[in-house]
Amino acid sequence: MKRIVIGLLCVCLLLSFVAGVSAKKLKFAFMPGIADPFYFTMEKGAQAMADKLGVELIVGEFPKAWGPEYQVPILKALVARGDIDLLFTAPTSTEALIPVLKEIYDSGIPVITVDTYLKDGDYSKPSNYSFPLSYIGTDNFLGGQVVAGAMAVLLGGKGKVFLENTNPDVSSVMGRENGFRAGIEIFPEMELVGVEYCLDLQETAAAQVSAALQKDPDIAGVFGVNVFSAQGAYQAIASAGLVGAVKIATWDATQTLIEALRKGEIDLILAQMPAEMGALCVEWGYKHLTEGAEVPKKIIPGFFVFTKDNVNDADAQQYIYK
Ligand code: T6T
Repeated sequence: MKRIVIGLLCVCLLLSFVAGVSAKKLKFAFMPGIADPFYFTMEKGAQAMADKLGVELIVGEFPKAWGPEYQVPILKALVARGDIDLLFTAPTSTEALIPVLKEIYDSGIPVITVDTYLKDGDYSKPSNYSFPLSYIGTDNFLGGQVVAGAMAVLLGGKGKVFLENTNPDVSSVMGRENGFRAGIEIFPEMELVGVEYCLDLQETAAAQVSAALQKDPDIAGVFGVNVFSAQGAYQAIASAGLVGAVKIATWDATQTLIEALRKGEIDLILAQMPAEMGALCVEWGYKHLTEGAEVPKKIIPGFFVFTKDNVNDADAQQYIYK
């Protein structure tokens, strides 16, 4: 009898806790990596889902530049409010963000990493970095392989290519580089002749691509792995008068790159699904907090490849960043 009473009491306590959680308006914090169209679009998707579910979305200031030195102070200020129920963020380094995010998690705030992950992103194994509920983001390695294959087609299976990257300690862009390397290796007559890191500065990317083209005039194709490296690569190739002669494959469907593709000045754009990523963070965070749902450790939205043949299709317009 005593056991039954204790059991009933526990059930009542649990029910009142769940009722309490669902009664109050949940507050989710979003901390992006940098001010760019990719994260602006992610915010829009997250906001739409938050509106649908009645969650309050609190967005951290968009950092003006990429890196833990910019992101960490904003992140700390965001959670210092003391009323955040869940945080989703794109760590700007696989290593440097571990301590601060662990501290936030230890203070009782569940964390999802979106777009980028900590270490190798395998949160299913016990480790000092497997505390996030999930990684929600693109399969960047696969995307890099797809771009390599497309570049090979553009170049008829042979030629020298160059890759413009951003930061070597960021999971997303390194996934793209590694996938591209693996994809290029399949073609014996193609060679990756150089890789540079612009630290997410478009002007630096443009200068690095210009220097590479001057050093090796045989470069026939360039892959820019994100907004800033892609737009910098396009800028360099256009100002060298090499549009058309050097094939350009890019990542991230900004208006600038889409316009360039429409004009036939670049050849390919891989668009991620940032709005879907933001929406998924809010949706899974909500299910986790209100229903105790177990969040899959990895959630991988797809991507869309724009070419000159589909860039004006009605169905494709939804993939352009907002
Ligand atoms: O490509 C995106 C994002 O996926 C990456 O992690 C960092 O760069 C972007 O924000 C584009 O600038």
